[in-house]
Amino acid sequence: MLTLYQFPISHYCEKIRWALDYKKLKYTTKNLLPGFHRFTTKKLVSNSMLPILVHDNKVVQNSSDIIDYLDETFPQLPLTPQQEKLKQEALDWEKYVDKEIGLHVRRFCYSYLLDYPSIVIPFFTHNGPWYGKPLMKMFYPKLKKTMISTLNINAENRARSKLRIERAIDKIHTHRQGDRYLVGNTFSRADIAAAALLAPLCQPEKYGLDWPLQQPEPLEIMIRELGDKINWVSDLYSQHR
Ligand SMILES: N[C@@H](CCC(=O)N[C@@H](CS)C(=O)NCC(=O)O)C(=O)O
Repeated sequence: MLTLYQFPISHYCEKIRWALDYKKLKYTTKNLLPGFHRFTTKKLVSNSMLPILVHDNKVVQNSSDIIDYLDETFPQLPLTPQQEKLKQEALDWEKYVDKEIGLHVRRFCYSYLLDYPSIVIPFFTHNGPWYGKPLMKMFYPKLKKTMISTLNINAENRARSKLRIERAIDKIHTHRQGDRYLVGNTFSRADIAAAALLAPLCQPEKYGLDWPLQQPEPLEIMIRELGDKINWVSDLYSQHR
């Protein structure tokens, strides 16, 4: 049995939901509440980071290790290219986007979103336990403070993150030259990683979250500025998600 411990809002968790769905694997999700997730994760691992995949009695943490594990254990519909050179390229892209897009999209978005509990609380409690909303409402000010500190949110870092995201998108744009995929001619873990980690800026329906009708203006502006440079994310979502 496969169980994914996750936050529905987390783009690293979306990377794994997508990988599991793409490989047509049956799994159940345990949606945890940010801040309170440690009560659950500490029973499984020493580090509280999600996603965590539990398969029978094996516990795998870190999205890249989870995809390794899935491809080794369930080789059908592989996400890791077989050919050594292409495999290395896919792993390099995945590592690059995990660091240059994942961390910075999260910091950049939360730097605005945290001022809007009406948006963030539904994200954090989506398909979670019944007591999620009242608990979140009560602890939101403390959680917001903790997130500002752990994500190192300040005006300078927000500007830095914006630049890092733009640079990474430009690098991908130049590399793709209109190709469908990042590596070779097939869909791979590199595409899932890049598209899932950029998804909060494109808000695709298949992410599985109820996106807000309106979001903070600076985020809208950033998305507008990126324009068609990230159209490929929506294309990958409609073709492979
Ligand atoms: N490198 C990790 C990053 C995962 C990550 O940053 N997860 C965040 C949510 S987006 C998290 O669980 N934060 C809470 C915590 O660390 O306790 C991966 O690829 O899985």
